Amino acid sequence: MTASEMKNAILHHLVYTLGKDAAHAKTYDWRMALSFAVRDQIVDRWFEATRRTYAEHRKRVYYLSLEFLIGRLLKDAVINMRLEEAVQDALDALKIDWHELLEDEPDAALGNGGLGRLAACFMESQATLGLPAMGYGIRYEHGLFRQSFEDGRQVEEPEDWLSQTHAWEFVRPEVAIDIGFGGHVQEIGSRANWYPSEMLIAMAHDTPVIGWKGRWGNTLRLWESRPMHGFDLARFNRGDYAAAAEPEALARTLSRVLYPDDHTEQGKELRLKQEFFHTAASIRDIIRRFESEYDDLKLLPKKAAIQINDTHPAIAGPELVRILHDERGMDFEEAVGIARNTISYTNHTLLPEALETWGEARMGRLLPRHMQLIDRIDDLHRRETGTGHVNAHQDGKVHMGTLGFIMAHKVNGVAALHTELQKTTVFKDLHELHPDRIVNQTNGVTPRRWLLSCNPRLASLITEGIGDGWVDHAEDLEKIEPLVADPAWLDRYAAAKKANKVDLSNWIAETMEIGVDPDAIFDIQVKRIHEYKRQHLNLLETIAHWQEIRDNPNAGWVPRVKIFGGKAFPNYIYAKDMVRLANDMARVMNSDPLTSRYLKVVFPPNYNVSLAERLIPAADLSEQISTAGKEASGTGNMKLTLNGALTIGTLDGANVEIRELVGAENFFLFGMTAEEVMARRAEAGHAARAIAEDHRLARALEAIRSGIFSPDEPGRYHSITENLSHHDYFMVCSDFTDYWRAQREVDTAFTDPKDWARKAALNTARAGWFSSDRTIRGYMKDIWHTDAAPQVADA
Ligand code: 26R
Repeated sequence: MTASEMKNAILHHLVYTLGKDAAHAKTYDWRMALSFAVRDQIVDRWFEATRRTYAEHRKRVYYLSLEFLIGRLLKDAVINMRLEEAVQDALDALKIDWHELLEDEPDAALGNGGLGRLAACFMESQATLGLPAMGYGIRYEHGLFRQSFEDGRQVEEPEDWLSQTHAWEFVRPEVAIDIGFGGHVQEIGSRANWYPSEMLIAMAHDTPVIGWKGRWGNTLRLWESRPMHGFDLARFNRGDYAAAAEPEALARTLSRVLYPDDHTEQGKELRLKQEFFHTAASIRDIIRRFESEYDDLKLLPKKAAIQINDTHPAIAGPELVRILHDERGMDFEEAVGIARNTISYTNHTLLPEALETWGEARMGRLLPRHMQLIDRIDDLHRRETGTGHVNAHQDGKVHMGTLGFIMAHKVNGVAALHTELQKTTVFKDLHELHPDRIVNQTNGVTPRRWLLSCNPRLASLITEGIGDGWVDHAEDLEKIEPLVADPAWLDRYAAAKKANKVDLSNWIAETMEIGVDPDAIFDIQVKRIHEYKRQHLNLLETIAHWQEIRDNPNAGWVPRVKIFGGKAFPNYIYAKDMVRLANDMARVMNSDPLTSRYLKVVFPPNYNVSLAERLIPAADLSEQISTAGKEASGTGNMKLTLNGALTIGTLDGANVEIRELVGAENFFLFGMTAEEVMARRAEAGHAARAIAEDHRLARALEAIRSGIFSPDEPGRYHSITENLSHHDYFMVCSDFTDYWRAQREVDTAFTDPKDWARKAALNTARAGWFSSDRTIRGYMKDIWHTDAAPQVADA
């Protein structure tokens, strides 16, 4: 497409889709007009991919996830469709600022963190690989809350992305699926009819997901809940206005808001309803599509692979059995076999507080037939394995992890260490019964968004050196290794990083009024705020470092900017205290005339995908400091490595694999191993001992206790200091000394800029394996047993 064709397309949509005259159009109007013009380019390719999938009777992959943390879509689409030049020139001709349009797009924040972002990367990789696949999610009216700070405290406001038209979706009013809850069951022999007492409708909204060079397009189908019977006119006519609107409001509640749960099971009824709503609509849609092509349900596992993203859609097993057995009349055991061979389950966490369970009473009331089927599935599983002690329904609760495991042919972990720990902890008993079921698929991230799009300077430098093959064959990044030996090339690598840091410094100055030195170490910890991720370990080290600088302000310190980003779950008081402590520290330290040249703390609010895209390219140091054994994988760690940040990290999650690939000499390792953590935890008084043995740690804790950071309320962080001194389940104190040591190694390494640049470039060169293309290929081979389709010609 030429620039002038693009310009005409934009103007056409401005006038005929948005009803705006160019003279009065605002940023929003231009952004929408451009989005529609770009979307038009996608549609034919998307149709073609769908047509081929049907024509060739291909197996489809269905990715069921309560979360898709997509972020913005415009730039992604423009890049994958190779339209940058046409768009840039068209907008120049129209005197419109491209960056202003990009910034105007709200993030689609339909997820909490790692699990949701992984689903989004997977959708993009599936499209890039030409794998016929479909994502199923919920079209939340309000995504993850917006975070702001008031006096350093986190304040949550509702997120409102749908207050504007969402340019990328197509509404499908004809795809409307009835979903029921409650009611009663009438058993007829082994089968049953379920008569729900409450009904609503799931309506589909489709967003095309276009792969690299437009070679393939898949669909992300998001369900919106709608009332079965709309507005009650009789009540309205009686003057009962609120009551007239009530059924509608209630039904819409199901897709109203994303639960901000992140590793804390809340056990809320509405959440269970959301999970069933999402899963039932998706499963029925899958069966409907299957039956439009085939008439033998035994073929289901050959033609469909259903991946459930954590246990949130784990009711898929019983629902599929219910359809096959109750509705289609298949024998129960056969139905379970077919369902199992179709479904597979990804586990994303071992933290006990994050393993979903539902009370039998609640489950029995909302899903009476499913409750019966779960007991029969347990019963069959006991007979198959000859054991009685592993049941999904146990101790008055339904354990969704067990249900997911029993109803899947494969269960996967998301990093090598996490997969091994699964076998020895949460799924120990089940693994002994089914030794071939657990497999590993280490997570990945899409290099299109997380390098090509977010870091154009580095991407161009790489492409100039080795061509653009790396974009969809990320392992080719290793071809830059020879260039790393060339000092002139390395200077350019360093210059790209520096320019990104200057950009970020300017943004920090403009938005937060904090001046930072672009020659300082940009030390970044971005992720949800959680004790296991140990932002407080980072904060304690920051305090200790600050104190040493104050002791001796002229010792020639290596300047650092500590950058934090992340949200705390609204009821997680401890995490909110960590946020506030970071902000209190920033206030005190950034205005300290003795130290502020050397140390700054910056915590921009509302960390989301778009902020990640701004921060990650400017990072020198990636903080991956979770207590070993607790972070299933991490994916921010991969994005930072790819963008040439060196990691300071523990042997946890995918850090282990990152270190193996980039080389131990290009990674700052510290801390106990998962095994050592378990042993140390059993020692009484481990925290007190660690404090007694490290005067820096003792002094940093004392500083918090004394109220240096909260002079108006010295006891503000009592719960943090008390917990760390006496309990410290996450081993902050016991890992402090080694973390301190590793941080000083970072300082020393940074004073040799050439060698630092070399290490950084090697991180980029060796990070290709962390492409989600590699991950998806692994799922295709080991779990889905499916091939990619021959792709459409390049855009
Ligand atoms: C409903 C509730 C129980 C709940 C628990 C946990 C809701 C949401 C979560 C989020 C968890 C499962 C999550 O995001 N896990 C993260 O998944 C990433 C992708 O695999 C990993 O990289 C990351 O380590 C892990 O914490």
